[in-house]
Amino acid sequence: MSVAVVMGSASDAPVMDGAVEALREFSVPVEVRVLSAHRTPDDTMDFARNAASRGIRVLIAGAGGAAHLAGVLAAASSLPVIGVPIATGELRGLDALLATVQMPRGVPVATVAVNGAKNAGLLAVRILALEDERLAEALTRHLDASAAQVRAADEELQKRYADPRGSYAETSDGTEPRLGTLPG
Ligand code: C2R
Repeated sequence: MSVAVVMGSASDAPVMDGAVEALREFSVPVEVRVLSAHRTPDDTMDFARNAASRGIRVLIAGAGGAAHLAGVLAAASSLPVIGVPIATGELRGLDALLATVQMPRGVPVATVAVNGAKNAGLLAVRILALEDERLAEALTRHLDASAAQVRAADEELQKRYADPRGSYAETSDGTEPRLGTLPG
């Protein structure tokens, strides 16, 4: 049981690393590939057609510009495909977002935000957790930890603004303000 993180170019790796990291956080085996529907169409089709029989359960595809990679994977495989539009060039991801999300009826690609690779990884974990109790428990712990950090930030801000002169920039000991952040 593994997840493939596929990207149209090695130049997408700094963004797609977010998906790999999220999957590794949950100890999900990951296969990372550069495949392009435009530049290596035969390799892309072979990969998509054989992915399920090789034990891959979810495909994550990141591409920028005229981003057809996720759609082509979804056309040639019945596995769930999560598309990550990558921000590149003059249109800063709007082109990739529309190319990835506007799939024709019958060929779905679940599209995350522009550069939203981490969410793509987390969505793949949620899909796998449906059939994997260990993963489901780890996911619950992750969500609890995330909620605890938001509550800590809420408490801290409430205290800070309880003083009518209080502001975000203020700390009692003069150090930089540190508010709770989401994990990862
Ligand atoms: P280069 O940096 O290699 O020129 O690539 C890649 O995902 C990358 O964001 C520029 C951008 O072209 C994208 N690309 C696609 C596809 N293959 C490469 N959109 C595809 O198959 O859709």
